[in-house]
Order: sequence, then structure tokens, then C-alpha cells
Amino acid sequence: QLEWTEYHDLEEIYQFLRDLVKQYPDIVTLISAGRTYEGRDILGVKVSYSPANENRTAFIESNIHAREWITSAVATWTLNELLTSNEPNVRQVAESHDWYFVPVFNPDGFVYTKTTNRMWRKTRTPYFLCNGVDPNRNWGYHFNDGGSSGDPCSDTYRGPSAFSETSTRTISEFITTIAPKLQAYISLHSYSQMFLLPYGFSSAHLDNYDQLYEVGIKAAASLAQRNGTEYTVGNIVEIMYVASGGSMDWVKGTFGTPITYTYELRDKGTYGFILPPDQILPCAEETFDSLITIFEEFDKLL
Ligand code: 0X9
Ligand code: ZN
Ligand code: ZN
Repeated sequence: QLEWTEYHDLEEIYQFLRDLVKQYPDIVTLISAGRTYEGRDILGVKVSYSPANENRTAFIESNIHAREWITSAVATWTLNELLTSNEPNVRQVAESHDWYFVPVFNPDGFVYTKTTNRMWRKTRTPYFLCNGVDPNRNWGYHFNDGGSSGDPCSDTYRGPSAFSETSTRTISEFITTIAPKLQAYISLHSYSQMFLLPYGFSSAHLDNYDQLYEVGIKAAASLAQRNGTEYTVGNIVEIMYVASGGSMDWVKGTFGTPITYTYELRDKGTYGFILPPDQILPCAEETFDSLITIFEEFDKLL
């Protein structure tokens, strides 16, 4: 059993997933969502209360950026809460969706932040004199369409081509296999306290922007209710910066997934990426409130 009073390493997170499968064999299944350049497995779980497989599907992405440790902490807490909560409204949302959690999207980078450089962001693939591609600039929808770098030494290096990275390529293949049922793709990042709406290559309000915005405002309100934490809601370019080749953009652009949010979790810069462990629980709880609101609201709309 994980505790959310400290940040954990990759093996502890993977063991937590394996333990859940043992504890809830009829509900939780272990999945391999891909592998990495350095040969690690990218493990996740599927949570399903529907043996007939008829539920709409939600995918929760975290730790695609290696240093954003709060994101996998929040994802694993959310996973645990969906399995253990007794609140009727949580049970309703939990049991009426199939859930995919892949807590560490970038295991090579994540391990590197634990062993060598706490502030590492990218993958670890060698390119000329430097290592690593920004795995959130490497996806194959509007790849290299602004806000990424061609310099392998840059923190936003997009890579030599879309899906050059073993991790993004194999995860995208996995997502493709479940895409027809995909209702929601939630991408967790830190930090800035924002709900970001597609797309990262354009400030235009495309697809169901208005719907995502309205629900995003409600989600921000329910998030703030618990601890007073304030989030802003808007298009990536409008409230943050241009960033093309992101995973959420690829999912939405390729499959038309209706519910797509990128969270920038706590905080607003006091601690930044090095969020103290005593903020894991409050951050997870408030984030969870907002997730429940998103699914409740969209279940009325879709
Ligand atoms: O730059 C990023 O990838 C994200 N911000 S972060 O500070 N965590 O690095 C924003 C991602 C926006 N999403 C897309 N461009 N799809
Ligand atoms: Zn990030
Ligand atoms: Zn739903």
C-alpha cells in the first residue's frame, strides 16, 4: 500500500499497481502501455466494474515530464480513491467508466530525476551531444507547429521526427487500441494551477472548446471549494504559450475525444516542480473533486 506522505520511486509505484491487481482481481488489470528507450516497461492499470466492457473510457496520463512528481502522486491517489471511496457520487462516477492509469509516462526520465538530476524534464535518448526529447512535443498531430525546439540540448527538443521516442510511439500504439471507446483524456502536469484546453498550436477555439470551458469553470470552482486553491481555465496558447506536438492534442486531433483537459497542478511558483510532500494530499483531494465534477457534468451533456 502506497502512502501519499512522500514521493515514491518507479519500482514502488509499479509494486503498488501489482498489489492492486492482487487485491481487486475482478476489477483491476495490469497493462503494459509501452516501453522506453532504456528498456523499461511502461506499466499501468485498467479499472473496470463492467465485465461486459460497455463503459465509456477515461485515460489519466501523468509524469510525461520527469520532474513533475506531484502528477503521478495525484494519479495514484486518484486511482486508490476510485477503488476505495464510499461516497455515493464518487461510486457512481467510478463504476460507470472504465479507467486507464499510466502513472509514469516517462520512466527513463523519472528514474534520472531520482538518481541524478531532480530537474530533468525529457526522455533520455541520446541525440548528438545531448540527451532527451521533450515527450510532450513528440506526438504526431501538428508536430513541429510552433513552441518546440530543433536543438537536442533544449528542454523542448521535439526530436528528429514525430514519435521518434520509443515511449511516445509505443504508448500511442496502446492508446490507439482503446481509442474507439475513449471518452476522456486527462493529462497531468505541474505547475501553474491551470486547466488547459486544446490546442497547443493555435489560440483558436476549436472543436468543443465552449463546452470544455464551461465545464472547466465548474471544475475549477469545485477544486477551489476544498482548500481555496485557484485555477484559471483557457486555451493553452491563450493562457500559457504555444506548444505543439503534445499528447492531448494528438488524442483529440486524431480520435475526436470529447473530454480533454491538461492540468497544471500546484503550485504557482513558490516551490514549483519541487512541491513539498505535505502538499500531496491536499493537492490530490482538490484535484479529485474537480475530476468528479468534470465527469458528472459531461455525463449530463454526452
Ligand atoms: O509545456 C508543456 O508541455 C506543458 N507545460 S509544462 O510546464 N508542464 O511543461 C503544457 C502542455 C500543453 N499541452 C499541449 N501542448 N498539448
Ligand atoms: Zn509538464
Ligand atoms: Zn461519462
